[in-house]
Amino acid sequence: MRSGFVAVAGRPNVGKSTLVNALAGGKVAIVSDKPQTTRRRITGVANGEDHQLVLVDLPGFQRPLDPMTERMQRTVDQAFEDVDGVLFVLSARERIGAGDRFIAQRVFSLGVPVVIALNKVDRLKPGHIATQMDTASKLGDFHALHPVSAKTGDGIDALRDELVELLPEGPAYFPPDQRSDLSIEVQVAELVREKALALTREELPHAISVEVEELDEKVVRANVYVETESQKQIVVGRGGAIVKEIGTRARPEIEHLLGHPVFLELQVKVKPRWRRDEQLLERLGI
Ligand SMILES: Nc1nc2c(ncn2[C@@H]2O[C@H](COP(=O)(O)OP(=O)(O)OP(=O)(O)O)[C@@H](O)[C@H]2O)c(=O)[nH]1
Ligand SMILES: [Mg+2]
Repeated sequence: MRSGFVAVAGRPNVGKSTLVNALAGGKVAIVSDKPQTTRRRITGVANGEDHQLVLVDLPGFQRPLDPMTERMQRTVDQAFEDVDGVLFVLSARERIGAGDRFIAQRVFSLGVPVVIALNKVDRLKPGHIATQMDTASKLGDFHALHPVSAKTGDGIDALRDELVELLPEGPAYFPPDQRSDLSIEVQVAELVREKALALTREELPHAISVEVEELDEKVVRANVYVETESQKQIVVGRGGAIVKEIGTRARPEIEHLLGHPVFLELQVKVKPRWRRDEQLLERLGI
């Protein structure tokens, strides 16, 4: 049996979480088209007959701006201790540049194999993919480079096999039916946040966090926190239309997760400067 941990590093929005979900074969981490979607370390487990690959999904590398992003970057830094390899994710749809080189400096000096995934190659011309692969290959002394699409699944099996090859002999760290290390409450809160992210724009997504207050056989009650009254008005929407839509989209996924129907009650609350509230950040697992 091979088993071990692979940290997933890269700039915000390159598709790290989508890739972790694809490799784990199910939804572990929420995804959005806004940067800074992932705020905490999330493990996604890919089980095979003779292996257990534990992927450590992380926030994107960033320059810290406030206590929240400081904590996020600290999470990234700490995650590199004690891993068997790093999956360094790049987006083929964007210019590979200074941000990627900054991360490269860090990951190539860890002393563990680095596998590069050039993600989002779907619908790109072969010539463009080749150019991006060439640029990617100059980032450092990589173990392997895989062009993939986390969205279509292209190249994912080969990438998973490559990562499993990096793992030492060892025991299973998680029971075979466990795909993530997040509590049910946090998974539910994340699903609500995912739908809120999808329905908001610009700075608002960063100002939203979600906490589950009550979860039982019949009812899920969650608070959606924003920082200002005007943000609250946007998230609530005219006549409650937006928060209702968040609930409508989140409920089926929550029911799928819990395995039974629930009544989902969302309350939008103003919590001024919550991104600076260390206690709340701790409670939110950030
Ligand atoms: N076309 C295409 N889009 C992708 C692919 N993988 C991810 N995306 C999209 O890229 C966006 C970002 O995906 P995420 O998985 O949230 O990215 P991330 O790197 O985890 O982002 P952060 O958590 O914010 O650092 C989403 O809109 C995804 O749907 C892919 O292979 N192809
Ligand atoms: Mg993410």
